[in-house]
Amino acid sequence: MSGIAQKITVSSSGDKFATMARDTKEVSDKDRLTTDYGVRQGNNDDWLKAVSDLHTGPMLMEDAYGREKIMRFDHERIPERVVHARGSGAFGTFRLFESADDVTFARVLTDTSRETPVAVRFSTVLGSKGSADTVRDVRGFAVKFYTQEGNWDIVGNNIPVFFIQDAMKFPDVIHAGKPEPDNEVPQGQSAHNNFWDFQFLHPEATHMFMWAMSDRAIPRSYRMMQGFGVNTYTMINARNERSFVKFHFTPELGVHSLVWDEALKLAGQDPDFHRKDLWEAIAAGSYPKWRFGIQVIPEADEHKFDFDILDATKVWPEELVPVRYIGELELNRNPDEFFTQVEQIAFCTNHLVPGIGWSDDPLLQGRNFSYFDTQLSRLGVNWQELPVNRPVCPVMNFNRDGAMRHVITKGKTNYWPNRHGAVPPAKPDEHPFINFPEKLVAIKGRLRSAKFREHFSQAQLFFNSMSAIEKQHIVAALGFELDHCDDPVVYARMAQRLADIDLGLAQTVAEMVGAPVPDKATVTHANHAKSTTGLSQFEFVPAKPTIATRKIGIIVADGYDGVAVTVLQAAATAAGAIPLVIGTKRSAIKAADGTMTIQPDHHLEGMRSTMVDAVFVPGGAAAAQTLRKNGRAVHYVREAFGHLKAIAALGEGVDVVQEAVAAVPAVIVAQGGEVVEAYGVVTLRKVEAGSLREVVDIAKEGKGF
Ligand code: HDD
Repeated sequence: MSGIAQKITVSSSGDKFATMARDTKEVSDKDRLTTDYGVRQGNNDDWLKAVSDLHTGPMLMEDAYGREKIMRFDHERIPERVVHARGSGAFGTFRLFESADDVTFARVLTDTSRETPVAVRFSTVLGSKGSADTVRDVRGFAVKFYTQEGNWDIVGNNIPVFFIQDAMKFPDVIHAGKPEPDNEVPQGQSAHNNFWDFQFLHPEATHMFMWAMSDRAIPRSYRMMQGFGVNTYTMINARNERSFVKFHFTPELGVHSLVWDEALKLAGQDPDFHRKDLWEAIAAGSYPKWRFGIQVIPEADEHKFDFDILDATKVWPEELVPVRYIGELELNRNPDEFFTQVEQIAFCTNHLVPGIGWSDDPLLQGRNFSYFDTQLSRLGVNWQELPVNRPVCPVMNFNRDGAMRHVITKGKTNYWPNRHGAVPPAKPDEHPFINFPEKLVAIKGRLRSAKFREHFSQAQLFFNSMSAIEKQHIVAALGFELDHCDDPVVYARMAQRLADIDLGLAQTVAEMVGAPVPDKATVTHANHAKSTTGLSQFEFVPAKPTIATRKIGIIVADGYDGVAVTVLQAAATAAGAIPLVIGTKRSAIKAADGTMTIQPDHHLEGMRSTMVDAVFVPGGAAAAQTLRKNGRAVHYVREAFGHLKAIAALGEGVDVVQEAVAAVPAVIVAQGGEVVEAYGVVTLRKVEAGSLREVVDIAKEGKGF
């Protein structure tokens, strides 16, 4: 064996999908029930017991099969994640369009011929595993790239900044946000005294809480939110030049949010709203995609900004550092099993591949410790051997044993180096990971540098960069949250803090929540009135609007216009939307012509307006008559209007819409064969072939979405 007396072989495959296949079981008719040790069993209903005609029991402890089944069940749960417990995930592909070899030698970002498999997990932060999807919260956006040089994890959020600058504060910010310790209330909410007490006591949180009060914290879908690496990373190129980088994922479908009333209702009506949305889109072949971008600052420019580029409470304004889009992330495969592929997936911020490095960002450095550590209590020391966490490239080292070790490594020696000389370290031309030889001149101390002490400038920049409606939503969100704080110290101090962002904002919110109203004399940080690009989500509306994957509720009752429904269903489906017929009942409903019937997908009580993106009310005199008198139907349209959804009505269906939104009669100006569109409501009183086409075209263009 060419001088090496011992050959070390590891029973793990180099190919991800082959590896997964080996670990994946298909349940089939050919199988027979067995114990975990493989012995066939003939009865899976009855515990072994002493039975007579008169008497059933006692049960016998000797039933090894029964005991195994119950004991396995008793131990099914593992600790939920201490944060980000609620989440869902999917698999996909990362493709690179443009090489970034000017900034990195990482092959995943330089080899445009590669497709890198990825796993992604989206999550909320505060709620426990069974909490609702649509709560107001930051969303996690964690991506694992299974590269040929090892796993690369970007453990990011849908908001580009964070509450704190130093990992030392993480337990405090999380304790303050999680349910309060005496009564474990509230679940998955930031609207309570402790959360806001913390925000006031930490001026560094000001920028982040503004993002958390914006529409970003109530996304319409995981597919419609941005992802950010948040922390500052580094990259090294082949010339050994170092740059600082931030990572961005921007969704192809645009950035869209729910409105708060909708989010509140969905939390009860459909707590799995986001989880199902992601699953259904992937199952239907509508694969969500994000453009992947980097912001790059050369090492020489590190100190050229009026903020510290290593401070996670700051963005790099895009007008100063544009985002360079170089790749695409696509999710195209749902998990086969939630527990093994989503619950057991485990990320680590220091999982970086050669050519990418961390920076001195003190939040990131603390994270680099915390993630491995948390997996020890969640999954055990061999967590990286679990199928979903295992790299696709060979793994070889002398870390051994520990609970639940799976890999069997042959050989006589388990230390390094050893007399057999096996497993040499990678040579420089074999692309080892590089710890950049950074030169430091510093004082050891529990300190922060000067620029880390400025906290309000970017909070103002964010607020100033919002559109009028986004500002209104922030005011309403703060009003809601502080109304749920019953300690006057908390809401009074927060109202004053808001004056450090914008006096008008502070005064409006203070008045709403009954706090002393700040005046000009009390302002210590006047709003600088500057704004920037890349912060308002209106900037991420796709160039070509689409209704693909959007749900359209078609409201029908006996006597509906069958032709119009058929035409709209066909047009919606052709545009990739999902038409759902919603009847007064789910039993068959008759069309106006008396021959056609339709079997609704849902009835009005079941599939509420919150669960669709648009509403269509077809004509038909009898149907309109019924619907106008049906409180649930009228509420359906009114609620959809209130939630700013696209609504279309034809013929007598216009009367139903008018009944529902009488408060804004000007919206519904129904005329002859002319299509009228206002506030996302499209009406057509007299249906003619040409004008119906126009309604369909409006729907296809996605107006109102
Ligand atoms: Fe964290 C989970 C994102 C700061 C400690 N974090 C976790 C997840 C995401 C983030 C998306 C869920 C991963 C998954 O789906 O399994 N965390 C962030 C971001 C941060 C951040 C964007 C700020 C830039 N986190 C942060 C700090 C610490 C942690 C400062 C500790 C010092 N985070 C954890 C953790 C978790 C975690 C306790 C819980 C479960 C896990 O790691 O795997 O270690």
